[in-house]
Amino acid sequence: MRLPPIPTSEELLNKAFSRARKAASAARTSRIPSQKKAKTIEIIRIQTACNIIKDKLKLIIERTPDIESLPEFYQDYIDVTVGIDPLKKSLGAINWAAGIISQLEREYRRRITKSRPSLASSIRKEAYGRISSVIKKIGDDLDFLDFTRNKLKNMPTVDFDAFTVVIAGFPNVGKSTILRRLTGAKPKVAEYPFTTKGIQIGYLEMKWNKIQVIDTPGLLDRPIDEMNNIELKAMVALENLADIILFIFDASETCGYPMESQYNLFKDLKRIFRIPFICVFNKIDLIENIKYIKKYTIKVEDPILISALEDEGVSRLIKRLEGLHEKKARKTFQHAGKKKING
Ligand SMILES: Nc1nc2c(ncn2[C@@H]2O[C@H](COP(=O)(O)OP(=O)(O)OP(=O)(O)O)[C@@H](O)[C@H]2O)c(=O)[nH]1
Ligand SMILES: [Mg+2]
Repeated sequence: MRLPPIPTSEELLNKAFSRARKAASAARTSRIPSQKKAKTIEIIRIQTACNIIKDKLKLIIERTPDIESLPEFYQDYIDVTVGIDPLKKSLGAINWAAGIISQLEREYRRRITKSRPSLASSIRKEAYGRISSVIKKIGDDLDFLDFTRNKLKNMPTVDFDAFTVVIAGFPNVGKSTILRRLTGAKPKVAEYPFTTKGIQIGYLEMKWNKIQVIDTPGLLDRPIDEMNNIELKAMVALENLADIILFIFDASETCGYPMESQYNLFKDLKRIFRIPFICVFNKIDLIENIKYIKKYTIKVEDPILISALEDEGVSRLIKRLEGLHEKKARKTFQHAGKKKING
């Protein structure tokens, strides 16, 4: 999501007043009758300053997408990233300020028009004082919108029509390495947990089609209300985007988390998300005794053992994904056909 550049309150006021000064000096050299000039100049200053401010505030409001009309995934993403309520509150404050600035402009123009020329300058100064105080009041809101702009700059662009696989698991189990193996995406991979802090997308290209593969931040085995905002981003992707969940176990436990905790997380997710899962046991290159993980592989349906690092078993995983995609495509096709036949 792209928000327009957001100035600080100080930047906005400086720009408005300096433009106003320039406009006034242009008027000073023009051929306005001198008794009228003082008043006209002060009115120009107020109008110019107010217009600059109003235009900028309106631009911010117009260019910010209407949050409620965004797909649910983006709404949830924005909510866990910056919070929808504070965002709405800040946009509301910007709107309020734009309205007040319009009112002030009208009020002070009228007052100067009716005043004696010698008072015009002091009335304009009073107007400037009130304009400044309104803009300073929304200083925190402008700062918050700037923070939002930075946070949402890299909001992922999701293909909502594509068949989508979301990769999930504990931190450091090899999720991003698997995304790299499956797709052309190049997410950061590192030997410490919580390397991935956002949602990363790649595409597994097939002959006629593609599968969207989404890598998520690691999840810990804990209730949703104890999750941090990074973990919640993973939950948002699982909730809104996944046709299938690719659950990754680190069979070597070198990620730093025991198999038992990883299995508990798997059970939790299975309970929450009622869609197909594929269980992948990764890092088998590091396992000396495969019996050790048997306790877990027998508990899940059709486990796939791989080493993402050494590209072992990955082609089997790809075949499984393609198979599931085909199955879903056939179902959708049949469903559409039936609909057509039934009118
Ligand atoms: N030996 C071995 N190491 C692997 C394998 N897959 C990944 N790794 C290593 O495990 C570490 C973590 O890999 P990542 O792909 O960053 O793991 P992640 O699950 O995305 O981690 P977070 O983003 O922090 O949740 C890296 O040092 C990888 O090189 C594997 O199959 N075998
Ligand atoms: Mg990662």
